[in-house]
Amino acid sequence: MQLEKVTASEQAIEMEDKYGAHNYHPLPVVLSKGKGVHVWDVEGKQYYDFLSAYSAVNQGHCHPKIVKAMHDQASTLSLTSRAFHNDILGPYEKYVTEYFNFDKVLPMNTGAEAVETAIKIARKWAYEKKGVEEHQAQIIVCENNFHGRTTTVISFSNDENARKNFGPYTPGFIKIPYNDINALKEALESTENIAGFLVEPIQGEAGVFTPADDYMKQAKELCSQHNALFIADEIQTGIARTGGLLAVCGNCDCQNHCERQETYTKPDMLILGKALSGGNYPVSAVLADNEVMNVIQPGQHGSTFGGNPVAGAVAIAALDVVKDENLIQNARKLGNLFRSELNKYIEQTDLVSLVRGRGLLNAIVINDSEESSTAWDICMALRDNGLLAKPTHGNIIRFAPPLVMTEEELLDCVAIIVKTLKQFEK
Ligand code: IF1
Repeated sequence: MQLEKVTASEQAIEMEDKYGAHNYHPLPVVLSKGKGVHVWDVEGKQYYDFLSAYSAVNQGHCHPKIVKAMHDQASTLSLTSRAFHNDILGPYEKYVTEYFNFDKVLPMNTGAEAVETAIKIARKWAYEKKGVEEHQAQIIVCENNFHGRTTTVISFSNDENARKNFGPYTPGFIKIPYNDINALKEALESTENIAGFLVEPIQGEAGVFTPADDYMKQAKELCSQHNALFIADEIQTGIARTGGLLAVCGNCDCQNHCERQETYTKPDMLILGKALSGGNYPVSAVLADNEVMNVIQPGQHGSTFGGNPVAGAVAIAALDVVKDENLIQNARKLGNLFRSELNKYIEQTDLVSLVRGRGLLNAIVINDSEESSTAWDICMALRDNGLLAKPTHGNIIRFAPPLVMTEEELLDCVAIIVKTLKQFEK
């Protein structure tokens, strides 16, 4: 069979529409190449990528060091399954646990799988270590969370579109308002059966909603007091995106040994995905110390692809790049610059009410209703002006460029964004 080659955007969009399930509503742009902070469409037009595949491409598109590691390993040994050992998994596990300061890692592939993994570990820990009665374990989650799309994970979503008609839902979750420490306290006090608290340090899908500075620290303390696991989903916020190695590092510059810093809140379980591979390969992980991770024994969890040699080699290279290229410091510096530059514009306009975020995970809120199409229309105009971003709600646009951006490029992008926003002033 001859493969039909895509030569025009229209053609690619029509093929997806006809042959693909309609589970997405993408911005109409068809990309065929990426390098660093740029992507190109099939017509050859160049764009700044201001989404970074939802923070997966923190290290920039097609980073040569990561691509080389992937290519070399793929042509040496790609998959053994976990029925046999391979010579990359051990070194990768040593590397990643030292990098993030945990005793052990459980490797998986996608973010949702890693969240499922953390839920299973938390429940097992609750029964075997905390003494919760069988089938009674509860996990506290937050309103407006996003943790993925599996049946269990959507069971505790409150996005109607994401969950309606996918029931029956998995029980065992208690939902509380985000950034409300008293609500957490009440939930922890309401029953002895709490296995843990699963939380995003910054809520991405909710519009880059950033909680109070001490929310994570207080949440962890409350969890410790009630013998419940503090579980951080850093799939989107982790790996330099928010100007720290992790968002739970708080206001801390170091790349490693975070436990030395007062601002660091160490999770009992840390969930990583996306940028763990620099967006080159599906690699996710759950990290924990022995007393938690050792509840998992042979036959109780796993995946054909989890911990495969390519994933290990890619993740090591991707994490090396974060250090070698000082992406934490760059994300922090450019994030501050981005918000201060946008604030200069916001001061003199009614169109945008605010910019918020940390590091290079930011969003602007447009002065319009959540149901409006303004954010979408602005993203279309940004596209035409050479910058790709995506609305999170009708009136919120997320801005998350690759962290390998230079200051000059960032200022160029701010100019594009401001110019575009001005087109929408009444
Ligand atoms: C889609 C949002 C981002 C995540 C957190 C787990 C996962 C994600 C904190 C699951 C995934 C993605 C998936 C993407 C849209 C996107 C997203 F807008 F929906 F919320 F990034 F902001 N935890 N987030 O952000 O990871 O299984 O996808 O690897 O298309 O659904 P995954």
